[in-house]
Amino acid sequence: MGKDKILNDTIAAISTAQGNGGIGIVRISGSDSLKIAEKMFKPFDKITKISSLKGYTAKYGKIIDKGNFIDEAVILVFKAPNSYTGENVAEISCHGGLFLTRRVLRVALELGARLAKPGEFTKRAFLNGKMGLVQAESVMDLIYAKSEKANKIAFENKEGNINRKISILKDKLIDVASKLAVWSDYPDEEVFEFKISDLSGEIENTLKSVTNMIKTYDFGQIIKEGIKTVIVGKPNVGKSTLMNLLSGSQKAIVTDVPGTTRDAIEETIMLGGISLRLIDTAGIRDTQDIIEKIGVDKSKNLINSAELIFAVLDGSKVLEEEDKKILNLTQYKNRIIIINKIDLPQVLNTNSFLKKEEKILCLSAKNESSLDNLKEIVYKSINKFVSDENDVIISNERHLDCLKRIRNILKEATDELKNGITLDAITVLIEESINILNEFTGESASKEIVDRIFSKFCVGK
Ligand SMILES: Nc1nc2c(ncn2[C@@H]2O[C@H](COP(=O)(O)OP(=O)(O)OP(=O)(O)O)[C@@H](O)[C@H]2O)c(=O)[nH]1
Ligand SMILES: [Mg+2]
Repeated sequence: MGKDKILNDTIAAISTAQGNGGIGIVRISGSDSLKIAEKMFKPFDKITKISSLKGYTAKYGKIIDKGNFIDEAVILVFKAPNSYTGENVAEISCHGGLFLTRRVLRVALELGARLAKPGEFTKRAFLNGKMGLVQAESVMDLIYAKSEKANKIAFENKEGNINRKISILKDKLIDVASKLAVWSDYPDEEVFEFKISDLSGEIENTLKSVTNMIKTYDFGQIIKEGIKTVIVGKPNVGKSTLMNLLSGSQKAIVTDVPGTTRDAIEETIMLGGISLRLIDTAGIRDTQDIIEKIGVDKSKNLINSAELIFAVLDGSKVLEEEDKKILNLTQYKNRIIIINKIDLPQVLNTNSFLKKEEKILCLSAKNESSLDNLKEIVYKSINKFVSDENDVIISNERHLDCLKRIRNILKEATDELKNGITLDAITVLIEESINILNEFTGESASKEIVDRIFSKFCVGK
């Protein structure tokens, strides 16, 4: 898709969150943006013409709607190409009321701007060559980042982390393609310093890099969405008490009646820079109560999809069938065994039922002083999610899809090389994977792909 395409119409949108806030920003971008701003914004110094201001200049003044003064505001002017979109941009910072920002936007629209579509400012930044497609997507991840780690990955990708990696892959494949081209142009001459085995070695190395990137996706998703952590156990062991302790709230109802929690309750907490989606569940037991039964089934399903499990046992009770069932259900999962209620006389014996290397923590969920130990053991078991060993982390489905397609093609190429297929056929496969890399970075992404990416953005970005 041509990056040098200049879009001429002028767009406007509220770029701050919709709601009441101290400041609201209406952004206008395009060739008429400064003319429109000049009509609606009058600097208090009465001499400045907005359209003749230099870039990066701010002016204090008032906003006018059909002759009526509606707010005091500050305007910030950016001149093409030195703006986010690469076009002339005016950002009007007014007071942040919902009604007011909408009214300021309406004035801009009445003066000739068009309401921006979702992601249209960033799309223009991409089309005007201000940023690559992957960077634009990372802007979105940055906005939606829920934790320090997610923020870090999004920022590094925005700074070009993925692009650098992709361009290394592309260079390698171009190198392979050019050797193949020489080979097919001068089939009889001794101009090659490489053998077929070198060629397949190079393709295999690239395939390995692609596969490694694909492997980071699950990790990337976990970081993006938070670690799904499910608290399970039979009724009354103290799951909800534990949930409340960790989240520092009283969201889950706690009573001494077994079967108190009927439905899963979710709360997000932060631990060591990443987010944990904590889910308290209905205590698992055989029950005739229809509502409770639905909750119990839900708990079992949640175990399957959990990335981390707290299996809670009651230290003041002997191990019962229900406990054993839960330990069985969770045995192959990443789990921490929590023996709760250690403030009471202890009768539980799990020796014969747990593996030696099992992570076990004895605590009293009623007692706040348990929190530090709990956090420490949780942090240790999520440590693998936090590790920095991968230089690039994929967390976007489109990127995953491109990489998988390339992996399949390169696999085919290595297999076919072994089977003695013609080098022309290999050339086609290598070129195909280079094309997908170009689609990945946006150098040759179709209009449909670009439109689809930006339609997922929020309005105003
Ligand atoms: N002594 C003592 N009691 C506790 C402790 N933790 C929880 N309890 C009590 O155990 C009872 C059950 O606690 P909940 O947190 O509701 O247990 P639950 O596992 O969520 O139970 P269900 O929702 O019924 O499955 C309540 O009376 C709690 O106050 C603890 O560490 N020590
Ligand atoms: Mg409960």
